[in-house]
Formats: sequence, structure tokens, C-alpha cells
Amino acid sequence: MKLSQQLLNNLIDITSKSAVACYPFIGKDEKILADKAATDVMREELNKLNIKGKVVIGEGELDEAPMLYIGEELGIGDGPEIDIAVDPVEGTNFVAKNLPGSMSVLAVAEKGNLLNAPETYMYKIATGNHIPKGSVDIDFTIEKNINIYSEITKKKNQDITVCILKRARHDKIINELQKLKVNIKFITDGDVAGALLVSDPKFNVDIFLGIGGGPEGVIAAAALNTLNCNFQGRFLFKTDEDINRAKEMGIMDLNKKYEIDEIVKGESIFCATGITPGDLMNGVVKKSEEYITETIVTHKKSYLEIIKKVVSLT
Ligand code: VTB
Repeated sequence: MKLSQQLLNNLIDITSKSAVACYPFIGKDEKILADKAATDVMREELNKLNIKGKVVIGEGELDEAPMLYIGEELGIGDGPEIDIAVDPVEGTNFVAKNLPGSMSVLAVAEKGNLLNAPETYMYKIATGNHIPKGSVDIDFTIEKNINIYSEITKKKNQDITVCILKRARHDKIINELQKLKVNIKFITDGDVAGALLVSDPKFNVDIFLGIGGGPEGVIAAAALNTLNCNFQGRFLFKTDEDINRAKEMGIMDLNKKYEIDEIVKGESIFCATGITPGDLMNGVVKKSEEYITETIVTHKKSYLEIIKKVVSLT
């Protein structure tokens, strides 16, 4: 079974509609309501598809409903069996505060082909497809990785930009980057988009790294794999509960370094529709009773494409 063009079109429709559902909440300081609006639409629309879908990356467990929970089955009929990763609002703070960079995201792969990620942190590193696989590595020091990157690209440190979430836990890494005189692009949230910035030189990000959400790591990997970019991740567990949950999900080696093709296998589709405008795409624009959306899509080994859509609520 291959993931069809029809499925791709359906997914673009769905993230467009869930982004539009969030539109009334932009700048309203209502993170939860925004997330609920997008989630409800995503669930309703996924349930109309002729698929046997299962959420493998979602928002919490069954008892945390109404979010799309891990293990939730979606779709009707005897369509293809697919694994679904959902992030109805990636960057709820951005929506709440009307800041750039929020998007509504879905990624799918054939059943068994998306890593089931626990809701824990992941240390991640990503580079573009101009860097040979296996050169920059999550296990190397920051300095070694910058040196390798600089050698491969012939860029001086001051021409290299590293994207990282602005968090206190990154202070040591940030310090090292500053000593190395590389440029830093700080993001305050939204590390799916942050990771995707390595995919095209036009975004001017050479390396993405740091600790963010594990589920967001899998979602970013789905897009980066299609684009032939590099990504590695390692889960980080803080509590026994985290560890038990990971074991229940089949993760036995807690310190495992995941290569991109262990996170996403085979074909996948990734769709992200801008809610507020961001580096990757524009946000939802209302034009009388219609909404114009922009969705970035990756499918097969070829493209990062922007699809514009007119969504009407009637
Ligand atoms: C990131 C980012 C998300 O959480 O994964 C981050 O992609 C990590 O968590 O948009 P902390 O906020 O605890 O650092 C978000 O910022 C919010 O889900």
C-alpha cells in the first residue's frame, strides 16, 4: 500500500480546516480553547476518511481527552491502515499572543512506520540534505559538530546559524555557541518549525539542535526524512512515570540514539497549515466569508511545497 494523492489532498484539507478553526482565537489569550477548536475539527475530519487510522503521536493519554489521544482510532471503512501523528496547534502560545509561527500539523505513515513517542523530552539535532549522513552527530560536542559543519560547507563560524529553543536548560549550549562565534536563531516555542528551517538555505539556518518535545521530534523527522535531511533524537526521561510509559510503548533502551530512518520508515506525508504567519508559510487570512490558508506539504522523496487553499465554513 502506498499513501495516495487522495489521502494527501484530504490531509491538506484537514490541517487547513483546523487552522481556520483556530482563527477566532488568535490573540485572545485562550490557549486551551484554541487547541480544542483545532482538535475537534481535526478529529471530526479524520473520522470521515476511509482509513483505519491510529494516533501514535497525540496529545496525552485517553484520560486526557478531549485531546486526540495516543491509541485513538480514526476513520471509517476498510481503508489503508495508517499511523497518524497529530499536533492540532503547534505553538499554542503563538496563537494566544498573536505571535508568528503557529501551525496545525498532521503527519502519517503506513502502520508500524512511525515511532511511538512518549510525552517526554527529546534531544534533537538536524541539518540539511547538503550534509552527508553520519557527519554531524548528536553524540559529538557542540564544538566538534560546528567544526565538521564548517569543514563540509567551507563556511566560517560567523556565517553559521544554529536554531535553538530559548530555554534555561540550553544555557550551557548557548554559551558554547557564543564562544564559537556562531549566530544563534532563538525560538521561544514551535520546534517543529525550527527543525524544518534546515531544509532550505533560504531560511538561513544551518543546524537545529537542543531539547524539545519528543512527539514534536517525530513529527519534524517525518518531514525531514522525506526531504532527505538529517535528524537524530534521543529521549530524555525525568520521572519514573516517564520511564514506565516509555517501556509500555516498547522503548527498552532508554538511552538509544534514534536515527531518522528508525523514527520514520518508508513513505510518509507531512502537512502543516500556518495559523499565524511564520518563517515557513503565511497564516490564515480572512477575506469576507472565506479564509485563505497556506500549507506546506512533504510527500515522497521530492518536495517541500506550499499549497494555497480557500476554505469556506459553509
Ligand atoms: C517544544 C515546542 C512546543 O514545547 O517542543 C516545547 O515545539 C518543549 O517544551 O511548541 P517546553 O516548553 O517545556 O520547553 C512547545 O514550546 C509547546 O508545546
